[in-house]
Amino acid sequence: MTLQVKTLAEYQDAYQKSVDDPEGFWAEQASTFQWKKKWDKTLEWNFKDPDVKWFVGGKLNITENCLDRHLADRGDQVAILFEPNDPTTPNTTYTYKELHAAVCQTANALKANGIEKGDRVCFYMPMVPELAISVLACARIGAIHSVVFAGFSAQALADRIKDATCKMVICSDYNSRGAKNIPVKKVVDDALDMGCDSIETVFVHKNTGGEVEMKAGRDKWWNEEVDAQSTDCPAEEMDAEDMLFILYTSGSTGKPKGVVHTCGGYMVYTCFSFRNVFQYKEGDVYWCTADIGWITGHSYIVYGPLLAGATTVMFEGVPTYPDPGRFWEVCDKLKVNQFYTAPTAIRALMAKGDQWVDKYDLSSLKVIGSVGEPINEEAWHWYDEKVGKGNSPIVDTWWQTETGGILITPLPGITDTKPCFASYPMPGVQPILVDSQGVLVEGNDVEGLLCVKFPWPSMLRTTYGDHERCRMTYFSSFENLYFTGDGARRDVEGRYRIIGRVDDVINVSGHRMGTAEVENAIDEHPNVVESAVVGYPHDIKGQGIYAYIIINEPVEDEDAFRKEVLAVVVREIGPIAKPDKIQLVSGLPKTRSGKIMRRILRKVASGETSNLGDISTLLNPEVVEEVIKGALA
Ligand code: 7RM
Repeated sequence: MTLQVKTLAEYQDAYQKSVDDPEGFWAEQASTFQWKKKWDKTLEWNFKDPDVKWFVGGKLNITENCLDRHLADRGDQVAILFEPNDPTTPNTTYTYKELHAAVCQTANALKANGIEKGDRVCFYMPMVPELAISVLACARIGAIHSVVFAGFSAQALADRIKDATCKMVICSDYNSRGAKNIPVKKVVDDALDMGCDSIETVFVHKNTGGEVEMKAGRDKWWNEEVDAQSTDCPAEEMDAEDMLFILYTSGSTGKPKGVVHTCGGYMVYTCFSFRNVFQYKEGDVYWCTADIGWITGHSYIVYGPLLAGATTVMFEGVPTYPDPGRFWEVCDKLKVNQFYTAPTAIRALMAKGDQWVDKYDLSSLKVIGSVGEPINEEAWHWYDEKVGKGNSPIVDTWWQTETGGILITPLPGITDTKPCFASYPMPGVQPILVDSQGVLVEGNDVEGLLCVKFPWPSMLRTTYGDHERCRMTYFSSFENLYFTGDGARRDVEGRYRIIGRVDDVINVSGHRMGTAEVENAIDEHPNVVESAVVGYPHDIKGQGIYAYIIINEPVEDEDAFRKEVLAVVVREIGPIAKPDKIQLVSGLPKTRSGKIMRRILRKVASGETSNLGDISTLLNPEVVEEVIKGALA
């Protein structure tokens, strides 16, 4: 197993070693895994192209490390503990032995249906064990998984299938989430009608058993295909730098990018970070409430925990069903030791009142985590007192889809915690702050743009099919640095506090969204001439979506028009991108070069109507007053 630091001295020691001799440090971590062939060189890199390779020449299969490696020691230990949407349905479990067998069987079913090493397989599934099993089955045979969050629309799904030219989609019949029954297969059918020519096969997992249409020759029942196979499937030999998966994420421009992670480095870093951040001990029950459609689910429901031989809970439902006590009921029932969730969920449950959390015995909790967005002070204290009872350290973990794993975080019981601070870098992570000119901001009690100056094993390697976009987005702002897109503060003791995005990316309930992406969707409405979208502070969601819209023909019923706009956004992206507020305007404040002055729009959306800064250079200063009036109305 990778190193697990236990004391402050051990953390400091590991950190120092990882900076003085990164290759030595990571080679030592990597050597604790099962390799089919050892690597020749630990690291080759430059951030100019960029070109980063870890464990060069090494051969492995990540599923051997998640599964086979554990069979002798903990074959009968629970690997996946499934908590269904309906609390009255009993839990189901997969031991490491059972999970190994299920993954092999599914891998054989993929092979029998023409999936080969290097092929892309798209997922559109609810949070059921068969999702984790099928993802691992891809990794078993060297197929590349691309999981799409099942809340995205058919259009968004089609865009992702086409971008990665996927050969297969794996979906469910229906998805039970709270009181809803979502027709997942129907969404896939709609997506495939949008010209996804690369798709040859659709595997449909029978989840609710509800009725679906099956297209002959294309659609097959997952259950039948898998059951027909043997449980023996040799693991494909993968190069350390072969692709493991693609995961789409939003940026400040254009369509979402497919972030690419590779086998070796991702394996080493997710296991290492999981063990240290959660201080997982043999026999603990660990629960991360994320969806596998996001990076948090990839790294800290599936890969990290399984690599570490942990028991990982998979939850199908939502925090408020059947009531706002669900999370705590499950923690109590399953005796959860480490609990990892998002600030938006904490705020939503906090707003429902303490009685829901006070009802349950949470004494099993040892570590509680937060991820996805800044956690405000009030929510931090509530989480600390009500959930952690003042004796479960909060790990406020900062990281990104692109970083593959947690980069900045307190280590529970080892480094101190401070509200709103993600605190200290993990061993092997070298964050720095720069100003807008790229000049290093040194010392403490300072603010700047958060960059990383040295590679870590699980960093993104490219964006699928467009390496130049990867270079432009992350490596061109500042020479020799990875730029995160976040602004941060460093306090007097060297702790980092993440302030938030400095680009046109907003974070709504922990979901990353490009303002341009939402604008493009709104602009699809035939009566929209132009739109501008900004984020504004929202009590529960962290940020809400505020859309300013210029229309072509005057509308009689503004409310009906707003509803139409929402429907267009749901169609183009999904319900998570629905604007919270829509303001009709006759113009948008623009610079003389025609750029929208988002700074002004952001301020107005936040309720600020004075101190808008210099507006004299605007092309159309007169619209500012109208925008303010409309916002107040
Ligand atoms: C894991 C994940 C990444 C963006 C990132 C930040 C924000 C994430 C924190 C945070 C403050 C945190 N991946 N972010 N964690 N901000 N404190 N602990 O969320 O790719 O979907 O989003 O999320 O802005 O750049 S992500």
